[in-house]
Amino acid sequence: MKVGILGYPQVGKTTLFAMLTKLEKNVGVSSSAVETLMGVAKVNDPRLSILTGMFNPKKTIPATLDLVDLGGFGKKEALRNVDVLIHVVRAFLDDAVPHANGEVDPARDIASMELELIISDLAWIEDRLAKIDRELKKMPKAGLEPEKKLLARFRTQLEAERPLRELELHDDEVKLILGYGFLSLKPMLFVLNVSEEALAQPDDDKIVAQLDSYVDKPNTQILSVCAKIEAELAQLSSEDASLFMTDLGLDEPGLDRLAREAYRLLGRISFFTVGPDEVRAWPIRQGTFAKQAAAAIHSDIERGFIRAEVVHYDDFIQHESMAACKEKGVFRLEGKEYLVREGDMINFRFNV
Ligand SMILES: Nc1nc2c(ncn2[C@@H]2O[C@H](COP(=O)(O)OP(=O)(O)OP(=O)(O)O)[C@@H](O)[C@H]2O)c(=O)[nH]1
Ligand SMILES: [Mg+2]
Repeated sequence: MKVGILGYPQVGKTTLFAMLTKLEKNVGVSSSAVETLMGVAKVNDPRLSILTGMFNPKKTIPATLDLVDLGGFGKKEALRNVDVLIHVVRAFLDDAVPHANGEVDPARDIASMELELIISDLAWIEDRLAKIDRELKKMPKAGLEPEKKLLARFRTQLEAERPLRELELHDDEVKLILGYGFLSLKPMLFVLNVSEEALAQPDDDKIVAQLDSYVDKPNTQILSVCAKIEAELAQLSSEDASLFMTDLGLDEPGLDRLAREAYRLLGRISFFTVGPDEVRAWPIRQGTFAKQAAAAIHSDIERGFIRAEVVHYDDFIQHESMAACKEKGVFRLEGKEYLVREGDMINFRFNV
């Protein structure tokens, strides 16, 4: 799962990137307007910590996100192959940090970045449609008609200055444009980098009110974080960090929320595997059957799938042991067409 971070210069992209990737090795995290940075962020899941406490495994492996930090003047082409975009928007006031667009104005920055994405997609579509027309002139090709129709619909949307992510698409339409990498089609997480004072009441924040037209749009989410506070939190012990968060009225680090929202926008869920060696979260697409879910672990397990032993995390926590879960009938044997649920704990039986 690849996440692309974009935004205007000096808005806090690299500050966020560096904190999201803190526990993994990443290439130099100096603030850089030209360089593209790559790194890995862990998706914190409190359930994983609880399972770790219960199973005491040799290692615990969370789900991860691959991050790409495109500098402030980076070429957007680098974002064509990411799955979701994070647009970091400057909302903090600090005279020491100049803003490329003048006054701090999140609504303006979002609108103009949206327009950049829309124009880039529109230019691409004009080219592609012209090419399709040339080919159709040479020789009628029935196969090109559905794509032409879809791209014309995209063009109408873009000309109305609306991003493609707001359109409802059928699976067969998605297939037509797979690999084209339209920027405004990607799920979007707007991350407002706010001042410390604004953080404790993100909901009645004046800034968020200005962004009304982006709320409740398909494939779109808005989140406030304060990169400065996150940076301080990241340096504290976990006890000090939780005291500090209580003071600020936060119930979890903003970075955890951010990673989780990205995960959710991508339609990903987690199932868990547990044991004395390893407790691990596995990301899969929502709507995955047990047999395909097994492939997340190893293709052999998918190939030799016999059945899945499944207990949901909530049931396991309630009954506290596998034996008790069996007794209560919440530990189940499922076949290959079982739809895996978010939070299932699964042990695959397989034979190769
Ligand atoms: N006051 C304040 N300063 C911040 C905050 N977040 C980032 N900064 C400062 O803003 C400056 C730019 O931060 P970066 O993370 O380098 O921004 P960037 O978007 O990566 O910048 P470019 O890569 O040059 O486009 C740095 O001096 C940061 O310390 C914040 O929440 N509050
Ligand atoms: Mg940077």
